[in-house]
Amino acid sequence: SGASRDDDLLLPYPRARARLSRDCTRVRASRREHESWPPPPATPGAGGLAVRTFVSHFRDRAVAGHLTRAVAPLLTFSVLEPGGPGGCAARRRATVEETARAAGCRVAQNGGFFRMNTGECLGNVVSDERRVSSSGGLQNAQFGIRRDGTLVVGYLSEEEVLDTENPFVQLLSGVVWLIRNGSIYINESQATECDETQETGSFSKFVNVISARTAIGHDRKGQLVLFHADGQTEQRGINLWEMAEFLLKQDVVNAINLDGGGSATFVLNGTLASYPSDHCQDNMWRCPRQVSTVVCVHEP
Ligand code: NDG
Repeated sequence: SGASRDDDLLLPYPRARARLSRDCTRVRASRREHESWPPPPATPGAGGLAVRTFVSHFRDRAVAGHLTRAVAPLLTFSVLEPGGPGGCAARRRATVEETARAAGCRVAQNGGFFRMNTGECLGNVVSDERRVSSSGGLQNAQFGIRRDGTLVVGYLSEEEVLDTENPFVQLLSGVVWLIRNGSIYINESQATECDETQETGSFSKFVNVISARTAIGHDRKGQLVLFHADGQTEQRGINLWEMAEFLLKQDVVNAINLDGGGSATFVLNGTLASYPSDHCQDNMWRCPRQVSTVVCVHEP
């Protein structure tokens, strides 16, 4: 087995860890830190899906976005490959609208990170029980749902991702575990996650720059929470601290940061409902980016 970050603890200098490179080593076995939230008892007839629109002030900036809550995520939430099944293997990229329309999503957002030059899906992706992308054990924040409806947020080894007793039916990876068990977990994430998964710049720029952002998590009732804020890197939008604080006020207990910037897209019933930051070929207009995975809320 390869070097794990636990080796760091053997160094004689107590502060040495801070100077080491990020954890982009591969962890196949062993237990990683994560939180598990058991499914709430079924409540028949409970309202299924709620989408809220906001224009909120973050310091002096007005930022628009959406907060979506869904009950029974096991039945209503899916991670979709770009352009449908096989999209990750084919290194396909597609707009969220294309992917969401084909799957009949009521609400859809862009999902995980990808390599901008190759289209490669990054991180672990399980889509309707199919493992379609592997992080190879790299450590980044994950969000998943197991077969029994348990929500899992945090870090997972390859072994844990492949668990067969209560396997993942949906799983995707972000960069930065925003909220862990009701507290902001950004500093801890910055100290331990692989930052090569994002291409915005240094890890601290990625965390602190204002930009369009998206996130996924769950609240105290075990409802799925999707967040989206419009923006443009360095000009409009919010940083990861502001997103985490917003989510905390919404009773979110665990959440991870998903792909943002030009990738941030919100689609309602198959129609674009956000203001993307990428320019179209004609510079006058803004166009949604072709992205990799999509998070989708659909009918049960
Ligand atoms: C977005 C991301 C960038 C990432 C790229 C492809 C932000 C602010 O999409 O980090 O590498 O996934 O999340 N930007 O541009």
